[in-house]
Amino acid sequence: MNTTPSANRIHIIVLGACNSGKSSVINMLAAQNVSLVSDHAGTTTDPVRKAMEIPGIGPVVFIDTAGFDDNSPLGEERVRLTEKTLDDADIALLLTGENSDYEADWLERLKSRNIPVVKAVNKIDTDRRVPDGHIGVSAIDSIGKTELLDALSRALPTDFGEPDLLRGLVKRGDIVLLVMPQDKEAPKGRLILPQVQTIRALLDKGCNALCTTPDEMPDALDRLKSSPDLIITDSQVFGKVKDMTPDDCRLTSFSVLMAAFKGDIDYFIESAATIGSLKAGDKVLIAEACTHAPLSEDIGRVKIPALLKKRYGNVTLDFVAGKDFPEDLSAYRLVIHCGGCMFNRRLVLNRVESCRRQKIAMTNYGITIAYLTGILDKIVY
Ligand SMILES: Nc1nc2c(ncn2[C@@H]2O[C@H](COP(=O)(O)OP(=O)(O)OP(=O)(O)O)[C@@H](O)[C@H]2O)c(=O)[nH]1
Ligand SMILES: [Mg+2]
Repeated sequence: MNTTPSANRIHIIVLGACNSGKSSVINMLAAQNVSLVSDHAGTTTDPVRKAMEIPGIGPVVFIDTAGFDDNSPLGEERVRLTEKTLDDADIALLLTGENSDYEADWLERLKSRNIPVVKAVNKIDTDRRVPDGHIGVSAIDSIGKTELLDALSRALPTDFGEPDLLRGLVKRGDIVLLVMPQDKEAPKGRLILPQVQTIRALLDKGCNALCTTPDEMPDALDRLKSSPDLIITDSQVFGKVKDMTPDDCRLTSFSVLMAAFKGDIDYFIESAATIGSLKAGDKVLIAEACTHAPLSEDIGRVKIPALLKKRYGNVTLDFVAGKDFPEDLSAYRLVIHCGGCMFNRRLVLNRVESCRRQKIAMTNYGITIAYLTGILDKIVY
């Protein structure tokens, strides 16, 4: 994997009326033609995502959208798609001054979602007025590029993205044992993203990361002079690994780390109590980021449902995958989310927020398995 995964990039959504130059401005910032430009209003239809590296900001994804005044027959649907795209936007770039009727409405939507906005006026080569608080640019003459990038960089939420994956769990020189079963769930010839990210984070912190499988774990422990400082396991083998973990060693899982990295660990842990009070007839929603065809040992489709059914009998399970997530959650007592490694933090936090607002418990795979195997109180996070 040579590039930053999309899920860890800053997502910048570009909004404005048809023909305001959204696609042109993205091309200017990218210094290449990544988005189709024309004088025909309604050139961009579905949101278009383009990953790139921006000096001073880092890896980003620009999301080019349809004009918010698109009133072609499909316009309403396009605007709905744009609105859905706000779910994973970290910042918005709003091009103003062209059909401004819609601006107040969109500013209100952005505000209600706490998405910071940079306002810009494009086409200043044609003598446009640049109101206070706006950046003047010309995509055609490449004017205002530096100012615009500075403004985007300043608008970045200070808590953006990467809360530290290992938040205080390790210090320089620690020995950390990573237990990673390579079963048929594991992709051929590579490691999955949470494992790669954890190894990288450990190395960055000057820790020694030792990788093993559950079968080799006892041997690895025998050969170490003392217990490792921390064991991080795949949550599917939590129970087994807990039994082999020395008493003086702390234990956590990749998905618990990801839960804190990509979600709201406190809400997830608090919500785990709801699992214990599930009764026959309750509905549980299982939400998975990946849309891959489920395998027989799939954790969200098979393992967790089997554990829940065994304990609570007649609970009803609904499944959603990818960007699908119901707005109305009132039918559910509990939402169980995957680790979210393919989503950005903003999207998962929006889902947590939606659950909180509707007073629905939400937790994730790793915490559910830890709870159901009775070790939630024995892990560190
Ligand atoms: N004079 C001038 N024209 C521009 C500038 N930027 C874009 N244009 C022109 O404005 C028209 C629309 O540009 P686009 O980038 O396609 O605008 P858009 O907002 O993406 O449009 P839709 O996708 O249709 O909503 C094109 O003819 C561009 O050449 C600019 O800075 N100055
Ligand atoms: Mg366009």
